[in-house]
Amino acid sequence: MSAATMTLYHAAASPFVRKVMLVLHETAQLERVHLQSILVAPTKPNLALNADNPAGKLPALRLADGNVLHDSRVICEYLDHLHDGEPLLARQGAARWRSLTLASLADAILDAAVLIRYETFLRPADRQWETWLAAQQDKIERSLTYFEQHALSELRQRFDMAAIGLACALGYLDFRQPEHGWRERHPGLADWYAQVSQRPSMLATPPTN
Ligand SMILES: N[C@@H](CCC(=O)N[C@@H](CS)C(=O)NCC(=O)O)C(=O)O
Repeated sequence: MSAATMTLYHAAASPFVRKVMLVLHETAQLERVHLQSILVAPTKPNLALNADNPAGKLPALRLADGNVLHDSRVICEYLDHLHDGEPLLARQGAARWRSLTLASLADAILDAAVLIRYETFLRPADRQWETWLAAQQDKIERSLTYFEQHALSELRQRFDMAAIGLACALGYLDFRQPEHGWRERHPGLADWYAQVSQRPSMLATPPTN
């Protein structure tokens, strides 16, 4: 019998959902969560999701008491408080602010990559805006450069919340922009990602349509 007491709105293509799934794997809490698969896009809202998260975005997590948490950062931190192992996000001090900032930068890559996906996949081709698309790609490139130049040694230390976010971002770039070429420009990240990709949590959560 399932011991699941929480329900996660889930889509296997969503890198933000993948962050939550990685936290569940890495902290051995998978059995606590039932997955409710849905399809959602800004132009294809889901009524059940909208009722639970007015922003209409995945992921959202319904708790046993009926309350709903949304935004992957909130959900990941909540789940990080439910296990007894070493926290994936430092609870206090400079380490916490550093980790939160790196996790936020990884999310910024995801935000830009998801917006590029919407612009190229949802918007009619004759209305797409090249300057805007290029600006989003620039955000991704600058952020990857920062990770490569300033955060590699931290990433190598531990697969923590910031590392989980970046792993989801790189996996999503491979999924949606296979021609991106980030490995050539960021060899340190390529090496790091090749290693973390072999983790059971990563192997169990490949992005799929
Ligand atoms: N900041 C949010 C971003 C979530 C997000 O953008 N989710 C996408 C799926 S990858 C979504 O639900 N898009 C539907 C929409 O924007 O209407 C988080 O971290 O959870």
